[in-house]
Amino acid sequence: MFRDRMENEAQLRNSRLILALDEPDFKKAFTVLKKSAKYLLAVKLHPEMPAIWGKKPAAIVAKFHQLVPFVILDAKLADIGSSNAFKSEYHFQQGYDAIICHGFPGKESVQAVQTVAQSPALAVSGPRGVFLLAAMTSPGHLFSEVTAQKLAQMAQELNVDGIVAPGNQYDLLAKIHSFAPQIPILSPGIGTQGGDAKLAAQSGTKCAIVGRSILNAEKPGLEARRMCQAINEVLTL
Ligand code: O7E
Repeated sequence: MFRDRMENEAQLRNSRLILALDEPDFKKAFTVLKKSAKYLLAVKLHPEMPAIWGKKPAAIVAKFHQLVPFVILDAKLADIGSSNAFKSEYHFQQGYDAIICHGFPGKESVQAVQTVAQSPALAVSGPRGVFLLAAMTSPGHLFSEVTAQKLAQMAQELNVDGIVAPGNQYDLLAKIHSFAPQIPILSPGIGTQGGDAKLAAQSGTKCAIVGRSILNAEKPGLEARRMCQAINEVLTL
């Protein structure tokens, strides 16, 4: 499974840090990536980033693979199964290792992405992953505790490769973890959105997704190292 591949790489690189490369200036984005790469497990991209940079998605993914093991697409797919299927097929063909999707359209919509991820044509270059979003970091989000619980249970039942859950809401995070204990949690919301890497890791986070605190740091490499060490301290206790 993709999540085993990710766990192996995390141990080899001693990093559970994912950089959210939300920087419209490609030169700056690539400089930050180069400076922080040795502390990273993966890069997370929004689908629009290659177009914003004036580049082709496949070329960007190949270029980033020279620096980090995984390039994750934050597509937040939220459609009916047949539409999720052709969208994810297109994205995986660009070389992305994993795709993030919503669970609220229902189980079949997530399964459609999993079916594509496991298709023999894509598996030639290694297993691809599917991450399910169980709640969000944004203030006033509508993921109630009950909804988050249902989404975590769906993630567990479908045996997805990971759950995305807020690293700035520790109680909700711990609840999501308790409903899907076998599924690794990836958490945004750490740093600029108020979350603390250590507290998130203590509540169940396995990987931190961090953008602005690294992108806007005076020394992005040092900030990436600090984040990487903070999460490792808890997970290797
Ligand atoms: O706050 P930052 O700068 O550290 O960036 C956080 C990134 O995580 C950013 O790309 C944003 O789009 C994403 N994100 C959240 O901030 N909150 C969420 O609830 C979910 C995500 C996200 O990454 O969703 C899919 C993983």
